[in-house]
Amino acid sequence: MKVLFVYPRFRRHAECHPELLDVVPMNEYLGSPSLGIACLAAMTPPDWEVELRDDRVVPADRPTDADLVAISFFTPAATRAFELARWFRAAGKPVVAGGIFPTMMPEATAPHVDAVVIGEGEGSWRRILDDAREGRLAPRYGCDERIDPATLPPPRIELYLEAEHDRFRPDDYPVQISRGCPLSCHACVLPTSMTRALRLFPLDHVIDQLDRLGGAGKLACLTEDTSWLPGRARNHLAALFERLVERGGRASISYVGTSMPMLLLAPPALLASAKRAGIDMFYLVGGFDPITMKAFTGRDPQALARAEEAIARAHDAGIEPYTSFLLGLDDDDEGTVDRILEFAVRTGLRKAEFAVFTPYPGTPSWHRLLAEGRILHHRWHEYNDANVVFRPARMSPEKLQGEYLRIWRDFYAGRAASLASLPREQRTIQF
Ligand code: B12
Ligand code: SF4
Repeated sequence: MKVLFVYPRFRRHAECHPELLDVVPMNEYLGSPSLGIACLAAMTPPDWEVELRDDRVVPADRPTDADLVAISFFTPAATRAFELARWFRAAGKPVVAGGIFPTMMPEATAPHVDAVVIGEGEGSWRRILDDAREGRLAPRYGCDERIDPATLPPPRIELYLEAEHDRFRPDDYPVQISRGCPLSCHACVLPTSMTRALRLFPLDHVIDQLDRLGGAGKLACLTEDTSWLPGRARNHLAALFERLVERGGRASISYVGTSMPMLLLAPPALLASAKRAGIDMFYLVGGFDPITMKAFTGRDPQALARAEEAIARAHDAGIEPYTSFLLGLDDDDEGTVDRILEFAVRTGLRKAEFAVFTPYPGTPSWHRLLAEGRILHHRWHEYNDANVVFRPARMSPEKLQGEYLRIWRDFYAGRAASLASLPREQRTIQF
């Protein structure tokens, strides 16, 4: 038996707005696929052959001898995923769909596929393969048990490494430290897609993946801001940093994800330990938390001061803050972009990315904007943080779109020289 995993293409910022390539110093185009496929491949019994098609590199709609096609996608890839599902079904292949979009929008996914999988796939994958073997896929699968990360095999990241290619050679691949989140930030899918139960991967599991990536000449990105939640998660992160320090402080890590509130809550000793462990960059997610939601509205000087303090903390620790700004939140107005640009100069930011706020299906914001009649359309390929898909509160959709283009240009105009002193992988703007 054979399963064909398909990762559908989606449009990155630069594809939607190629004119930005003239000003943004971007040296990497395609990032890693999400870890979902590698996680399921690791759970696939040996009597199933596994193949991966990354549709971003070579179009996936080609004949296959697979017995089952498994498509993994998040919202920006949903339009293409449905196209591919129709193509494979027309070729007589059963199609199962999983990932963030099918989890959040099973009703919208179901008409295009044979089976929709909700939530963490490890809980139902073996059952799906057994049912596919017997030709009796159920229309829907869910994960009844809570997945314990300690029981999971390491993701089969080799599948991605083997697929590398001149057009697909990411500097880094994600490594998960935890799953689930007990909070419920307005724009985030994770508490639903991965449940609200925060669960930690054993340190040996994390270190094994760092070593495997390091051995292949790759960096790891530790993407989860949840790792910084005070208590169990943060103690775990501290223990990971200490293990890395003991091993010589040369962790092959491109960046560690966090947010301004988490950075402010972190004890200085933890930041110092991150630096000693070999961490040189934070990826600071913005627009989900109370500080960055208010700091650039011109009406909350306290939030602005906290934001400045957060950047100073990263700089004091000697860790570059790669900051992500979300534009178009309800309190943002036509002055927001100028305030962010001034903030960037004042705080000495060298590297930032800008995203249009996007109400992803199933998030608290999606439900609110839907109820307020402010969702403009369901063209999922435009739900990629580079297009305005909702009606902003304090400006027109056209104005917001223009401000998004302007901030990318104005931020990077004149910054190329200062970025040039960073190592190649740190100069990368993934957009
Ligand atoms: C690495 C990453 C990327 C990578 C890879 C893309 C991808 N497909 O995820 C890159 C860098 C390309 C990327 C880009 C973007 N990303 Co991103 N990214 C992530 C990140 C940090 C990790 C993904 C991951 O590996 N997760 C771990 C795996 C194990 O989880 P999983 O994919 O959900 O898989 C599990 C289940 O879903 C299920 N499953 C998955 N597939 C399948 C298939 C089958 C058949 C089955 C049975 C089950 C199944 O089982 C898996 C194991 O349990 C997540 C946050 C997160 N922690 O998930 C955000 C996240 C996926 N990204 C997000 C967004 C918004 C983006 C951008 C639009 C952001 C931006 N600022 O531009 C861009 C995309 C387009 C663009 N404009 O450039 C959102 C998605 C929101 C949504 N509703 O879709 C997330 C959730 C972040 C967030 N909190 O909002 N991202
Ligand atoms: S943004 Fe981070 S802290 Fe907020 S709900 Fe999502 S994962 Fe949790």
